[in-house]
Amino acid sequence: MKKAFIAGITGQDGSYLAELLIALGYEVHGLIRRASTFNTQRIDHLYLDPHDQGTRLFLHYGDLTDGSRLTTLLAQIKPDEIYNLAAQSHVRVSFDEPEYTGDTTGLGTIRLLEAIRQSSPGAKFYQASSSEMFGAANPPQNESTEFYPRSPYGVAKLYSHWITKNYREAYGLFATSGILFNHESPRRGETFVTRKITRAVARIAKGQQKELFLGNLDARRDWGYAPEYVVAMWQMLQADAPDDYVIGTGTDLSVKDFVRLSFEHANLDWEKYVRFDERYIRPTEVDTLVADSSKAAKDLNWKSSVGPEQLAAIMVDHDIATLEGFVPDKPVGSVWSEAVS
Ligand code: NAP
Ligand code: G4F
Repeated sequence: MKKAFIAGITGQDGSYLAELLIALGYEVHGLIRRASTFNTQRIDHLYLDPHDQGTRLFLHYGDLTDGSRLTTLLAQIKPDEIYNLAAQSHVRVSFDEPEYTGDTTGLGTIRLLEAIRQSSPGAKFYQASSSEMFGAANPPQNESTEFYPRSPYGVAKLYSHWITKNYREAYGLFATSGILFNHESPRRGETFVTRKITRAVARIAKGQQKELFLGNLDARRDWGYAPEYVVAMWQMLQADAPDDYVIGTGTDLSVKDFVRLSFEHANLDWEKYVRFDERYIRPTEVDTLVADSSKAAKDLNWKSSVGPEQLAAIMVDHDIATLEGFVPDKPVGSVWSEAVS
């Protein structure tokens, strides 16, 4: 049985990746941060008591700011695959907390790579790089596009991206970077724009909210469906050699387009509800991100199947259902179902 270690298992991607790897027969070990309240909602449905003979999910306290803990854990677990999905992942927040973002999203990666070098040099490593690293570079962006990050988050991710490449070349580690474009789902954090919109649509439809305050509606993003993106992460570690891959749908939409699709799905006219609030404007904005994923299509046979209209519908339907009583989300999409079947 293969063993995987996931830093960031409690996040959107970590939860889907854990689900995928368990379905593929892995034993999964996740790094979780100690908090005064439970922060495992996204993986609770996967968790069994560790005394249960059948359990294949194990959680360990730790933090990317604590390198010695990472070294100890990897020496104990001896994973075959290590996924670094942990980060302060919010771009707007990175302007408020630039130093902390650099410490976790940037230096956190070197702590994990050093732990691997010392404790698990044979393990395969996946780094969650981001299209934010392209920032102001002209779209479409691919593996050869020059980076031009526009936020402390983007700069920290670029450090992690280059240090991953450096450890691949300097020490021969199987260290791969997935440069993923925006991907969303019913498990998306509530302050990212798509989820903020779909939750508001659900609440407005149910008469629980009157207005939705947003910032820049003109920014364009390549929004895909998160369960399909974790399949790409796993595929990258099954390749013969470590490399960098761009992952996205190749289609871009403005924030306004996503607003319209989401409101229309609930038969609402968005212009009656959406208001502007300058607090959501960023000191420097990324105008347009569009992926050219032809390398991943060729080398990994990866291609997204869920388009923006279906994505908005999945998220709005889930957020409406949640207001009507708890409904666990089941990943859909052909990329996901092919991988788990
Ligand atoms: P997310 O939902 O914000 O999850 C982030 C995860 O990192 C959470 O499990 C969080 O734990 C953990 N974390 C944060 N700081 C940590 C620390 N100091 N030590 C240990 N764990 C820490 O992010 P996501 O959307 O799943 O994205 C996964 C990764 O891909 C992130 O690195 C993100 O930057 C990157 N990425 C995301 C996208 C996207 O569109 N989603 C695109 C490109 C790249 P808590 O639950 O305790 O907060
Ligand atoms: O949803 P967002 O906050 O995502 P952003 O900044 O593109 O970052 C996400 O994708 C990256 C990949 O490209 C990841 F690396 C990163 O971790 C994260 O997952 O904002 C999207 C766009 C921005 O242009 C923002 O200015 O929406 C615009 N926006 C307009 N009003 C808003 C709002 N964003 C947020 N969060 N909240 C608003 O009210």
